[in-house]
Amino acid sequence: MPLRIDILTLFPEMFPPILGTSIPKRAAEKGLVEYHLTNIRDFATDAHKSVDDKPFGGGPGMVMMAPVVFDAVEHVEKLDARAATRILLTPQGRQFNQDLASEFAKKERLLLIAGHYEGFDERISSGLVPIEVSIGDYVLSGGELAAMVLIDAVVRLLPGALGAEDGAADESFADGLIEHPQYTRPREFRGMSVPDVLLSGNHKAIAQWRLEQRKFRTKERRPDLWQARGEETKTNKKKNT
Ligand code: 9D3
Repeated sequence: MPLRIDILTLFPEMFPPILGTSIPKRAAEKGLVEYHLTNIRDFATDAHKSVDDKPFGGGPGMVMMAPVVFDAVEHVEKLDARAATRILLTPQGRQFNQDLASEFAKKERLLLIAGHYEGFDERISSGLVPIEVSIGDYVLSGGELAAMVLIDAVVRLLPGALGAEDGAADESFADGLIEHPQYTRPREFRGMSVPDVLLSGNHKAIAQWRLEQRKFRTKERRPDLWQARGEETKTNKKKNT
């Protein structure tokens, strides 16, 4: 049974260009995932098709109305018997990461709600009890791109979504080290050459060099990841003592 992903959004037209490309497209073609888009505006009840309104108590911006979102969620959930894991894309959510992607990849059904206003009426959170997810500390114009980031990260984890080579590459990131430098032809380019070890044919020496490079780069570029592995740089040791 394919993973069913329902997407509730005011801008459904943003999704097909991304979901119809590359791995998200191939995963759907292989029957690993199904995408179902629903326009939240279809559930507006007034003549103007309103989906948002001014905040009670005043303040800037508009707030997504609870009744429209509840109706959309309840309608979409009835389209399939399986219970959906509800995910609300919001800057106030838990920060998305690879562990959360793995968690979502184990589900049989996901329901993503993407807004395009200053916020959601609080009763959408308190009443639908979604998992609230952010993709990082920067301001987007809406939840749609965040939803697509999440989908891309989840779908590539579905068994069979990747070629064998890509899959192995992802596993090497799971150890908390960033990638080693990579080179391809030509051997010499504008005075910059490929490290000799990579041309040596000595596979053990190459593996050693790559691991060394990964550790060095992780210390320098991602001290947060390095610390999370329970290791410490010498400079940090000096600073801390
Ligand atoms: C003035 C307060 N703003 C919150 C930081 C208001 C606001 C700005 C932009 C509220 C919503 C948005 C639209 N962003 C999202 O819906 C969103 C988002 C994001 O902006 N960054 C990272 N992850 C996400 S998930 C959804």
